[in-house]
Amino acid sequence: MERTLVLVKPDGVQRGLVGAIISRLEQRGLKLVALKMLWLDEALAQRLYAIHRGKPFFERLIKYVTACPLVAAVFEGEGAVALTRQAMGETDPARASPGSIRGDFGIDIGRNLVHGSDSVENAQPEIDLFFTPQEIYSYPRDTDSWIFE
Ligand code: DAT
Ligand code: MG
Repeated sequence: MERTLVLVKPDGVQRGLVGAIISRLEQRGLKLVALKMLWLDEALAQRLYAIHRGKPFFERLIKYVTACPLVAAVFEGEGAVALTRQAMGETDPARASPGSIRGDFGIDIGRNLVHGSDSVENAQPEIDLFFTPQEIYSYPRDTDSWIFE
């Protein structure tokens, strides 16, 4: 089953939006299979955003995501990666659709509240940065037959 990494970034924690953001994904029908709070160190932040190293915003991005604790989650479900990206909205909240997390809660690209893996291939390596296999739960969910026909 497809899994994706979701981070409620430090601005989401500071603004008291952890519940609202996690809730959007739960309400859509995605299954929460792992959850923790942690304070990213510089090394982990750089690994998560390695692809952006050298870009003009890189240093600010690292400072932002290491500024205070964040909340990491793994959501599971058919199409979880794309569904989560859709729920997040565009990278720049100013351009994100109303109804999306970034479109409803954000304004600035440097404070865009949430991270979600951008592809199925990238999801598992990103999950591995944050969670051991023992921290990710497989469990039956009784509502599945009311979410999937
Ligand atoms: P996403 O988080 O939608 O996957 P991304 O991977 O392209 O976006 O960029 C990672 C983060 O870097 C993004 O959430 C916010 C920041 N960022 C991206 N482009 C930026 C820019 N042009 N100016 C400032 N910050 C930027
Ligand atoms: Mg990205």
